Amino acid sequence: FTSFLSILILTLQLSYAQTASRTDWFEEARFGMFIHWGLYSAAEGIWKGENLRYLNNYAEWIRYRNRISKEEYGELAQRFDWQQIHPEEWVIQAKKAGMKYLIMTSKHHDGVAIWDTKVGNYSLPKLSGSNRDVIKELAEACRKHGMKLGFYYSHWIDWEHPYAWDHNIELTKSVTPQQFNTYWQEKAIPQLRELLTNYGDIAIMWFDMWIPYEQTIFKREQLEQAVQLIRELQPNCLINSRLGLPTDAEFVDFQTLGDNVFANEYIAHPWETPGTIAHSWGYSGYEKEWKSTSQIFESLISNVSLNGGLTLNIGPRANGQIPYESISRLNDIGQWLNKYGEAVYGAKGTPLRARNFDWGYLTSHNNNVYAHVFNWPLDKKLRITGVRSKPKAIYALQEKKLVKLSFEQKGSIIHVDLPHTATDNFVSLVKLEFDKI
Ligand code: JFZ
Repeated sequence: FTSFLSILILTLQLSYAQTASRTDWFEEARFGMFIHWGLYSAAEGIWKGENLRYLNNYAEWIRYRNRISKEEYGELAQRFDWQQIHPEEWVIQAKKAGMKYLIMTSKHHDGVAIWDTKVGNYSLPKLSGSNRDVIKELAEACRKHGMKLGFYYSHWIDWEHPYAWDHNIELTKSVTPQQFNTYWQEKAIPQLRELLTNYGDIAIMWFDMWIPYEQTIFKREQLEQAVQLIRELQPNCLINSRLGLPTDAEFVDFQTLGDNVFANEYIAHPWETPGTIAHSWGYSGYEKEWKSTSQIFESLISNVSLNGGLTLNIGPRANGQIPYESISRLNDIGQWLNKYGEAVYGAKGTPLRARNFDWGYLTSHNNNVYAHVFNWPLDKKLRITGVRSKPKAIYALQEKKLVKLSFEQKGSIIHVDLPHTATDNFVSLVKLEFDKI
């Protein structure tokens, strides 16, 4: 019996260790790039002079919003400028921004496969008549530059397939569970198989169903079939919670929060927020909601302070170009991370679990705690509450130099004497060294 027990414990430990190690890199990474690029990119958010503003107004939803026929929508493929499209540039931009992984839309809700699929004819190569497989080129560029690659795949909504789910299904058609299963077995599963077979190592499969599967047409077995396929073909590939299974299900490797939803409490398991720099995910020529660089810093750092990460989206144009507004923000963040990455990569929330100081956020890495100061205190005193241990030393990080600061600790409140001016234009860092936090 004892040996049975020890084998059981060993097995449990092994399986735990396995899941733990599969997500290690993801929890180190903290910052990745999302790319939304498809036929909708060519519409640029407008259709026959109409820029409809009801619903979510996402540019990538234009086919649905403007009730465009499959055929007419397919003609957008003619507007792609193949001479100018170089997926490697996206990878280089992600690196420059300090991002550690990249998630590409392989098939969005419009049902168009971006790669050269053998499942059906509704793919970018077939519709455009070009022999380019952007997914293949992107996979090669990611390998070349040491960038982890993930695929977004819209498994639930597919506006092209007669038997898949349509967001507006009650009004437009009715699909039986049997019909839905035909879509699942004849389109989704074979396409997933292609993506997991033909493009080398895939680090993440990012699904997009934001309500629990019980409220949808999906049967649990169908989702588990996708999980099995992934585990069989790519054992290290991570699966996000928008597959539709609960976050604590053994199949789900990390939780995806709502779009642009940032946590407000510490979350112990791996998680990320998908975020936009603008409003739309796909390219829109009518974008009016560019966020400031500071807002994006805050999205990233507040998430890391609560143990999570940020997958930040770009929506390149149909000629591959990334909007300048995105590039300039990505480069600012990349320059900062190049100097201060130790406070983000591999960093966690602090055991203090405090956040929302009036000056900014805390992260921790090994035995160091980092104060990310967004608002430089006017009295030049940084107050950190809730610290029971005694810091060995406290420094301001300036470029890559450490400038020693004096401080006083009264009970669990530390008062740090700051330099007279902020040490960085965006986020100034103060590093607290401990023997043990
Ligand atoms: C979905 C897509 O519809 C959208 O086009 C984009 O791809 C984005 C990443 O995901 O949009 C969502 C998903 C979830 C919520 C809202 C919009 N949500 O949880 O509120």
